[in-house]
Amino acid sequence: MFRILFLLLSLFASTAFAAGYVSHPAYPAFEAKMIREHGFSAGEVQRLLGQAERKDSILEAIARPAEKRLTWGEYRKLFITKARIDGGVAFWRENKDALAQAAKRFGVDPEVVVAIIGVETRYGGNMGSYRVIDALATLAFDYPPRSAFFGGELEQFLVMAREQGFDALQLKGSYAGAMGMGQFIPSSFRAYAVDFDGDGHADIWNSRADAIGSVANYFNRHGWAAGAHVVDAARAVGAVAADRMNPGLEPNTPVSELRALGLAPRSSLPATELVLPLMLETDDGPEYWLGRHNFYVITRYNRSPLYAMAVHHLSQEILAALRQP
Ligand SMILES: [Ca+2]
Repeated sequence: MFRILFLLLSLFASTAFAAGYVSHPAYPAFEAKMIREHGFSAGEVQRLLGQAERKDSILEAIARPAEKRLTWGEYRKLFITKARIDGGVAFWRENKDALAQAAKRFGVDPEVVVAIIGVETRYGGNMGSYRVIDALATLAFDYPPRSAFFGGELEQFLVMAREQGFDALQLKGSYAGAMGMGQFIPSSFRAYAVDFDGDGHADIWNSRADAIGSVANYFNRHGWAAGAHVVDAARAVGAVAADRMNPGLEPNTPVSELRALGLAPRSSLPATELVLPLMLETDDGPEYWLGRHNFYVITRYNRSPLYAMAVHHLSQEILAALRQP
């Protein structure tokens, strides 16, 4: 009698557990799309989403991205640290062949590749501990402001796992479903991840060569100009037009118009060159910078001027440390 009751209870428990996101009102449309557009079977989508779990900590994290809360002075202190500079020098020395090959093949300066991997994951030290399927399902089904975006990424994730022969229930990433050393979301993985060590898989979690090649390919495809400036320093030469500072992310302001905004470049630039005038707050008052084309390219990785500044400054600090005897 007790044995039968126990069996019934465990059957009920396993059925309830297996429901996962399959019982969500928006699930049937997702399943239909995976069948119609990607040739999945209903059973396969149910097997995967049935084991996806809602994580409330993800919903809390998505509501407060660091770039929205911090000044440049505060943001810089998080990323430009001795540990992260030293880590970049070590990562560079340990992976100098892959970095040199990636620089040659993709035309991307190695310091920006190293700095991206440093800012994103401390050189692979923190690649995220959520199951990607939990992160993307939670945001796709239970975060209405961005359900379309994350639903698309969940779709790309299941296709990507099938293409690569990865177990979609095992892969780990950030709370937003970003994966591996360079934190690629699934659509970026499918578009830009490469197998750079030639073992047949683009393994951006475990292969440093694959991660390096993939980040370099991303920058190549977004138009990185090797050796060109990322930002130039500027100074105030009058009352700075604060409302004209930080106008988006693209360099659209001719150098010839800067003086009218109260700025001048610290070194000479052609009058027709287009720049992005930046005013960034620090504890010691505002800093003024002029973003160039490569600054815009870094923002294709993460659409934040603070992020692009941090990547650029870290890259320069690593270069300087590397060149010390
Ligand atoms: Ca590989």
